[in-house]
Amino acid sequence: MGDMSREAAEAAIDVLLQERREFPPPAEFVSQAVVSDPGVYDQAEADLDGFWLEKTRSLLDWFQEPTTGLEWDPPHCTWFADGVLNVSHNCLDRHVAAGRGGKVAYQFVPEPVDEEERAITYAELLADVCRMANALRGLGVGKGDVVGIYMGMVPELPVAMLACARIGAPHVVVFGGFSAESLGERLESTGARVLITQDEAWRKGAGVPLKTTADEAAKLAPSVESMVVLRRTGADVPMQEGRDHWWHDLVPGQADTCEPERVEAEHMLYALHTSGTTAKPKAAVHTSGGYLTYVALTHRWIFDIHDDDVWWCAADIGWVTGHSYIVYGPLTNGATGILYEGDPMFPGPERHWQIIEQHKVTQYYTAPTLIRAFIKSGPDIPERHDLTSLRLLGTVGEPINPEAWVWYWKYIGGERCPVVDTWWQTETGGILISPLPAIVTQKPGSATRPFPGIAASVVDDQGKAVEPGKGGYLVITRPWPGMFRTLYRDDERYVSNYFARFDERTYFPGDGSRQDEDGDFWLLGRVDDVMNVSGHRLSTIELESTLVEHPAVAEAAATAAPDSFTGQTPLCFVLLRAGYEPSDELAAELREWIGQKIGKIARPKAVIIADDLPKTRSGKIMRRLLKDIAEGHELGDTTTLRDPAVVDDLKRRADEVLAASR
Ligand code: 6R9
Repeated sequence: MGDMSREAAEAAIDVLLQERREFPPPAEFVSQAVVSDPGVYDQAEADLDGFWLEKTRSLLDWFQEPTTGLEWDPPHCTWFADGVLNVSHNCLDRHVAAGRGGKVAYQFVPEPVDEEERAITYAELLADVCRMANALRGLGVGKGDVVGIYMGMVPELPVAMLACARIGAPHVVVFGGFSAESLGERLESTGARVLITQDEAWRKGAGVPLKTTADEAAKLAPSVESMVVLRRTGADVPMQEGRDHWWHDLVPGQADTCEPERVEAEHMLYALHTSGTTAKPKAAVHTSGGYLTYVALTHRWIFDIHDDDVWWCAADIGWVTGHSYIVYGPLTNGATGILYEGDPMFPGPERHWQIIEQHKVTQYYTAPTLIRAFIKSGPDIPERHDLTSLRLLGTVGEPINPEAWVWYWKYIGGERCPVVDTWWQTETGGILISPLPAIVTQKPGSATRPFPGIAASVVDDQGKAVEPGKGGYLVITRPWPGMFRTLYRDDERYVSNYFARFDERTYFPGDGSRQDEDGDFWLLGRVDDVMNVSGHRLSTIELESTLVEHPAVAEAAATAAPDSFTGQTPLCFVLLRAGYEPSDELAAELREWIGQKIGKIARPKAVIIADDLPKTRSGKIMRRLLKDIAEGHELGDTTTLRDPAVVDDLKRRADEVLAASR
């Protein structure tokens, strides 16, 4: 067991995540906040149905108001089941009817720097949505018919989604970076009848060929009868007579009013596939009434949305973050949002700061992967811009390393803005664990508390709550309005994947977590990312956060390699910050750094200084591929990777170091 006792090693590991830095809500922020009464937690707890019924009535405009809240037949549930509404009416018509039609819904920032921006008001968006809804009806799409959408970040993407919502046709948006095979599989398995796409999307100054990919995909999905094609870059693309229609031929001549379909609260608004860290895609089904209520309230409360704010969620609409916090939450709240088309690093790493400065963005929400990329290019880039309009920052997508959190708070937030670390999933529809920024003290690396009405805990293998400080499985023990209701056409898998690990009342998200003495949650990543070194459970995020604390390291990924002596041993990959050169000495130093900071037990077999890490297209590290690399297996499916070439290089380098020590 080496020269460190088991207790000492465990204590060292436990200490790691007990980050002591704390950031209470700034007084000035609290005095202006949308919600600053800590009583909201008790209110929701005391009367869950009453809380949500009151919220849905005040946030939404129902054609028929619901009288029931939760109806629970575990594991299935409904919310507001007797209510009738239309989602696009809630996102658009009622704001226009209230005299707010002139307010900007989206400020569209195209990727090409020489192209003019477009400000799209609520009234304009409503007219565009009505025209598209009429066009879809003209193609024979009715209530319940699935429409596929495969587009870039252009205003016509939310127009297409809202047009579907207007006529009660569930949409299935597939991220524009996916391959023909991935798209085809998603269209085929959902039976999409129409596919809305564009000639090409802009990405890093080049055209991404969406239409030709869509043509390939359609061969795998015989259900697709028609395509609507937006002209964006002007590239010459093949159009199939009878099947394909140009947006500019089909849509502009339509009437600019369209009676919204009145749907029941539980009507399916959309299905969305989970982001692809697991092999077989699963399509989470979201509803109209419960989902919309949940995203509207979480958006307003967690991001502190005021009427004159300029909100920017920098995710892609192809992911759930974009569905909930670029489209449905912000529009329900009548907010103004930035819609940026392109790559965050195009034409250079200052693009986001320019946009924030120019449009006086007040809240900015992005992912740790991008924050780490900003760290890599250095603080002098944001420092050249006036970011003082910002009032609040948010992160989502992965555990954020405390070092990255503090960098974000300091260099982007000017040591002035609360930072909300928001934990949630495609399946959860909206944020479940996050500080309310005027109420909860923020701790770098912790998502802190469950949102009002959310019941979360950390349990062991048997489902028993673990003590504070101990790692375990995160579980959610009762439904919330925004949760997915099933997996599309696969309810059996819904039950077996999420409600069989413990019991049918307990939702198992698949993440590890621990709670500290204050009850705050520290997310540890997917449970299959935990390794076992000589009987010690080490989570990859602990190793990664320790590496990122080293001044040379911008980003780190840890995995476990089999070891005949200790069972498993960590293997780490790092990207360096600007100004550092790779060397064997530095790699050795990083290995020792972990040994010192966590304990010798955690010292990795090797630290490999890499040029890039294997990531999904939403920026999450693809851990099953790292595992394949460390275990010397053939690489599994790499089609959902952003850059498949990255893993081959890492595999070659890992094989070298592992062979040397085998
Ligand atoms: C919204 C989104 C879900 C998985 C989730 C977890 C990880 C997301 C996180 C986080 C730690 C956070 N995750 N937010 N881990 N802290 N704040 O990302 O949805 O693409 O479905 O991914 O992402 O592992 O289970 P999705």
